[in-house]
Amino acid sequence: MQAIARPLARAAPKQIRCAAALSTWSAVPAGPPDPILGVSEAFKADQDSKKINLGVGAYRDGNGKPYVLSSVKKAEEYLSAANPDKEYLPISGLPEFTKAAAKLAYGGDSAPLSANSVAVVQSISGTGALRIGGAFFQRFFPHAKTIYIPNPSWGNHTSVFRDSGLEVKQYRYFDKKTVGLDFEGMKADLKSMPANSLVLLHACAHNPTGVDPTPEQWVELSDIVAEKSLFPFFDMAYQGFASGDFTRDAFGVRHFVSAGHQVALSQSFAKNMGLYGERVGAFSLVAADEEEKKRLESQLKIVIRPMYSNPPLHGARIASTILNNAELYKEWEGEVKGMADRIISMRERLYDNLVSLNTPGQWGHIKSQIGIFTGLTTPQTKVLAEKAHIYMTADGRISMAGLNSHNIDYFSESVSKAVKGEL
Ligand code: IK2
Repeated sequence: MQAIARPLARAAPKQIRCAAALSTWSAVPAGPPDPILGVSEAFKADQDSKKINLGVGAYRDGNGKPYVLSSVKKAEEYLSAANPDKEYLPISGLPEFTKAAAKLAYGGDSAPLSANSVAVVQSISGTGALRIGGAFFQRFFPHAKTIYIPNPSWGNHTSVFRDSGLEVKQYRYFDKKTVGLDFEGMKADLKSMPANSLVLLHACAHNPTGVDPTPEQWVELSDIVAEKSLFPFFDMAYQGFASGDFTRDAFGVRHFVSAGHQVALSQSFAKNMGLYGERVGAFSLVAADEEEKKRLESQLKIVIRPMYSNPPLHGARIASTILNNAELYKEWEGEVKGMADRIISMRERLYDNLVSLNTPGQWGHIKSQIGIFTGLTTPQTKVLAEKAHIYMTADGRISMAGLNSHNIDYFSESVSKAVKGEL
């Protein structure tokens, strides 16, 4: 044994050097870090005790710690007591979950739900829902293979839809001057799109701007979408998380549906249930009737099967337990409101601080924007990271959920100094 082992061990370094030089992958270039998740890596590497991570949009509690909802913990206790099996889910997911998810989005009194004409499948969180939708549109949308997304939009939208085989174009959305919605620009762009275009709309808590249409504006948008026969694809990653009220946050989706639009919808339970890593979501399409819904579901399954076969079980069981149990649902509603309110209180405190520190600029948008994100009008992201150990995405987007009573004053002072050029 030894006689054979020794010569092999001596030969190994030469073989490895040779293999490396001839690697099949030698021409593969290093890719850039993800613009959002890359911020967390830079944050982790920083050893300063004052450091703050405002990059990734994940909720943190009042002490800056990840937060597991009490309703989620209770649902897990119920599940563990029931000791369920670990069999595969159907391709379209856990039926009790998908049914309840659709009800949460469309509302219990929704006409297409009553008519059993909503095709819905479980997805790998919101990203997976967008990806299923992208692939489905690429395959079956009878019109152009282009999707229009707002400018700006969540950074991953472009990649998800391009990888689904769609061309991605933008429509105007954000007005840098007013730090608000460029409603006139948005309407003009929708009106000038080719008829039957596919349009992505953020249902609430627009990422990254925190700027949403008002209910009156949603009504106008729905009229334009009808006039131009556009197809609305809603991305609802923050239902309840924006205002603390599920119904209010679903206004856009529900209004479009009641106006007769056949919407597509992506849902995520990452933020509102804090189920980030469990990857719980749903994709749905409003069909003309039950027969059409069945056809659509059969094709959605054919889209999903070669992608990942069937979705994960545990998170869907948690969500389903909460959504289908009146007591847990009530507790969850309260917890979502609590998270939304904490973010809103941080917005107020940040605004008050920046004004009382005589920070040059207009800061009213911090209070008027909604949801987890806000944009600094004068992004000083580099200097804030290098000098103050404060991390955010390069466009100046900050995740308000990373602020709390312990770090808000330090953050406000640092921003104020950065804007004044004193950092
Ligand atoms: N759509 C939008 C608009 C989102 O914001 C997200 C979540 N983004 O969160 C990370 C960040 O921007 O910091 C998603 C979809 C998809 O989220 P998930 O796949 O986690 O459900």
